[in-house]
Formats: sequence, C-alpha cells, structure tokens
Amino acid sequence: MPETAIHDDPSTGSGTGAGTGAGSGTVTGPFEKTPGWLDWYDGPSKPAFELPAGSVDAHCHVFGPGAQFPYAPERKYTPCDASADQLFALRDRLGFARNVIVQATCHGADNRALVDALGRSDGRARGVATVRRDVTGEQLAELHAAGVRGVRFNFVKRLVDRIDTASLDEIVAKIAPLGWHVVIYFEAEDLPELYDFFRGIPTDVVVDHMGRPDVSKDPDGPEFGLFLRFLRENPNVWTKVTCPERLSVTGPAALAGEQHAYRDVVPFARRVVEEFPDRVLWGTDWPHPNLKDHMPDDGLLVDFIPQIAVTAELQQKLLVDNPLRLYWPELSREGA
Ligand code: 0GY
Repeated sequence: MPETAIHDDPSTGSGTGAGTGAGSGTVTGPFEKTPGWLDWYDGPSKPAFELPAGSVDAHCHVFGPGAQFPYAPERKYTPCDASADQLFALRDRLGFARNVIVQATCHGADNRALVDALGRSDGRARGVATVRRDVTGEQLAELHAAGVRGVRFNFVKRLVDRIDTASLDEIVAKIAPLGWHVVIYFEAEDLPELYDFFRGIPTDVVVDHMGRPDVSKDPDGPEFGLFLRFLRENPNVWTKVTCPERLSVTGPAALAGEQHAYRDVVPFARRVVEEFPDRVLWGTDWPHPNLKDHMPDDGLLVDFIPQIAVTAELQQKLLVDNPLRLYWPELSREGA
C-alpha cells in the first residue's frame, strides 16, 4: 500500500457518545455482529463545508434495532444497530434537511424498520424499499403512503443471492404506475452483462455509487467509459456520486480533520457531476455497512462534497434540486 493508504483502525469508529447518541457498537435481540464489523462513527465533526439550505442526504440506511426489527434470516451480514433516531441526530448535526433511506440487504424484503423510520421523520424522509415479485398492489399502496418512492435491485454478489431478471421485470411493471423509480447496485465488472436489462427499465433508474468503478483504473478508460455511455445514452438514468470511502484505494481517510480525503475518487465523481449535473445525487451512506479498512467521520465526508461539485450552482443541484425533483416533486422548484 502507498504511504497515503487508508488505515485499518477500528478504534476510531465508536464510543465517544459525543454527537449522535449512545448505541454505536450495540446489536440488540438475538443477534451477534459479523466478526470484524466496523461500527458507525459516534460524534462526527461539524462539517467545514456549509450545506445549501434544504440539502438531502439521498443515501443512508437504518439497521434495526434488532430487538424491534429483526434482521432477515437470508442476510449476508449482521450489523450493529443504527436507529432512526440516531440517523435523524446525524442529519441535524451535519446540517441536512432531509433523508432518503434505502432498504439495506440485512433486512431483506421486510421493510418495517424503514417504514417506521419514515413515519417518525415528520415528512422529512422518503424511502427506497425491497419487494419481491409477489408484492400486492395493496402493499405497494401502503409503502407509497409511508413515503416510499422506489425499489432497489441489488446485483452485488456478496450481498444477495441472484434474482432472475424476469421477476424484476414483474416488479417494474407493478411499481411504474406509482411513478416510482428503480435503484440499481452493481459492480463495474458486471455492467456489460447487465447493460441490456438496465437499458430496458422504463422508469427512472438511479445507480448506486457510480456503479462502483475501480478507481485505480483510468477514468478515461473503457470500464468507466461504459458507465458514462450508459448515462449519456439513457436520459432516465441518474447516479449517486457516493461512497468515496468504499471506492478509494489510496485514501487518505476522512478522519482526524482530513480536508482532502479520498483523492483518487475525485476525478471520477467530478467528471460525472460536471457532465450530468441534473442527474446526480449525494448521500452519506451512513451507517456504512461492510467497510473493512476504517469508518469515516461523517462530518469530514460532507467536506468531500466541494471537491466533486466545485461551484455553488453544482452543489445546489446535487444536494437540493435533484433530490427534491425525484423524491419531493411537490417541493421542487421545477415541479412547482
Ligand atoms: C451500501 C453498500 C453496501 C451494502 C448495502 O444493502 C446493503 O446491505 O447497500 C455494501 O456492502 O457495499 O450502499 O450501503
């Protein structure tokens, strides 16, 4: 690893109790955390970057608490609990106005923790659910009333068993009339195989984490080129320019006051923000499932934003206008 490599220091991850409340590290109910699990960072710094008014954290999760909302039997990992109250405390600490809470695979298609969090958000959270092909119109209507506006299809092999695309087509046919969109999570090496299926989705499509590019490769090379082509040729496709802490190879990590974290991710994310300014979203990814090297300070993650959206206009689109258009069209300037 180069000298600037991200350090493996789980001790930075928890326990101060200073910011988002006690609880980082605990898992309740009959559960034990996956060995080596890194807990979310308790007591994040106040960002130096001042978020535009009305900013949306458009990718985050809730985990359990397990005693109340049990983790799914088919899960591939067991996290520490990360409750809605803790998420909303983080929202306020960082200066966000709203959240988009994405169903995490550790809850399978049991959306109860998500729905509970939406119900306690005072309308300041929307959701992206996981549903199965046999979901009924009544269940979808209930999810919609709770604030769900999309479904997530996950193709990351370490997270889920493969689902055939025929059943996903059935789900798309059910959710499209509600005006929902589809969030897709996949790794860059799998895009060629999935390309045609993705292109056939008729609703808006939102890609998680820029399709997980290998940032040790050239941003002008064929792998990221295919992803850029996907966006260029399909105006219904959006992407989250999220998770530098997951994608970075060289760091440095967003810890200990670092103001220029994850430099190797910047050329990729900045490129996307500048070419597709009206189809990008940003989120913390709190509580950051399955990180292996370190757990970022979420305040310093917010300070990553001006590295990839370098003007006030781009920041306004990324953090306010775009997520409102997708999740709160009734509040959106363009939707008004
Ligand atoms: C993320 C990334 C991950 C996990 C999940 O639903 C999930 O379990 O999304 C991951 O492990 O890469 O977006 O939180």
